[in-house]
Amino acid sequence: MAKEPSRLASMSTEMWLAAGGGLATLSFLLVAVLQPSIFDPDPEWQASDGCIGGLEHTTEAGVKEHYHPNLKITIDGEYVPIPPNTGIDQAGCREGMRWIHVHDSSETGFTKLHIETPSKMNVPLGAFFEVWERHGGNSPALTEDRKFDIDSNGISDWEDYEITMKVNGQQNSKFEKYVMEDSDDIELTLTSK
Ligand SMILES: [Ca+2]
Repeated sequence: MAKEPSRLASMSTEMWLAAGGGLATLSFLLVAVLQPSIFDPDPEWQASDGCIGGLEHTTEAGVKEHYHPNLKITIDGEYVPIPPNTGIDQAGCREGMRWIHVHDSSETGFTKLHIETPSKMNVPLGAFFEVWERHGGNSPALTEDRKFDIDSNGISDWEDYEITMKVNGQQNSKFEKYVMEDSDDIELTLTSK
């Protein structure tokens, strides 16, 4: 009795190609699900150094992007105020405004951040803290390896606090590297360990 040809041997070239394509798509989806961070935009930290209209390094190209995420921070239930005019007329940008700055600030809620850049940039949340640190005094900051130091004691807050972050009410795990978008409500909550 003649053996039946196996199913694999009888597959046409087209079928193999279709199977290969399907496999490639499946692999892509698997990577996207298991490791979504590889598709994230790279944070452009240099955004904290930009200056509009200052004496030192004015942005000649003009502002092309202008958008407004909102930020609220609490430490152990205490609201951390963001000073009005943060990033305006500061060291390194005298008589100008940082690409990330604040005009009015909220007493108890979300403070509007103004992001104004000469081109579309991936501005991370941490870049605002780099701007804020230059406000002087005990301003919140980042450590050298770009971890939150919001209580400005020189030690990463990750050592001393449980930190949670919500963006528009959804948990977010990008923290310092989160690339901000227009109208985001970003809520950082630090709780002493
Ligand atoms: Ca700290």
